[in-house]
Amino acid sequence: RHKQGFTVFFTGLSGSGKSTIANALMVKLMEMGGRPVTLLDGDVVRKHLSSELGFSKEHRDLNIRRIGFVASEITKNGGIAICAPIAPYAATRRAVREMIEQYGAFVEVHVATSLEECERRDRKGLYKLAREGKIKEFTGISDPYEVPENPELRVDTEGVDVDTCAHQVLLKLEQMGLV
Ligand code: GGZ
Repeated sequence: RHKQGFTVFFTGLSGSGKSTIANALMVKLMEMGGRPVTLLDGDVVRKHLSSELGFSKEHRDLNIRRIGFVASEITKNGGIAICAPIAPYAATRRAVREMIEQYGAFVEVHVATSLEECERRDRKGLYKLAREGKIKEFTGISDPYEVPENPELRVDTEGVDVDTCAHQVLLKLEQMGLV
């Protein structure tokens, strides 16, 4: 019997490592073969699906619901969707979970890199701009991030490499009987 489709939904601060872990996971899942794997990364979605949206609560929620809809279609058809937006609001994450669990499994992964560490890394220089007030409504600085209370998995990137984090996700998927 074919295994059910599922969605791996990464959530975490800007610069927490969501995209990097999501990419590493995608490679591992593709190597295993079987089902198609679709990555819905924050940047790519914002460019192709949500280009008119900003970062107000309303726009973030709309962005996340669009991602959730696409992921639910993929899940319905037996595929694997990997999403990697910030998704700062718990209620919106819950709505997406409910949308997807009609069709398959929803695996929420909190990339729990601390604000201090994300800001210390500041890979794109955005935290500096946010501190200077040059970017408004910046998650963690001038906008909220509601920490997930009951994610399927929490990964910590501080002192743990990307490949190990991706492996931890894969182990969770195995435990859940999804791969
Ligand atoms: C947060 C922002 C903002 C503000 C631009 N707040 O590190 P990045 O650059 O590549 O990831 C961030 C990305 C967040 O988009 P998402 O679609 O993931 O957000 S949400 O889930 O809340 O809809 C960051 C950049 O966009 N960025 N302005 N004000 N991140």
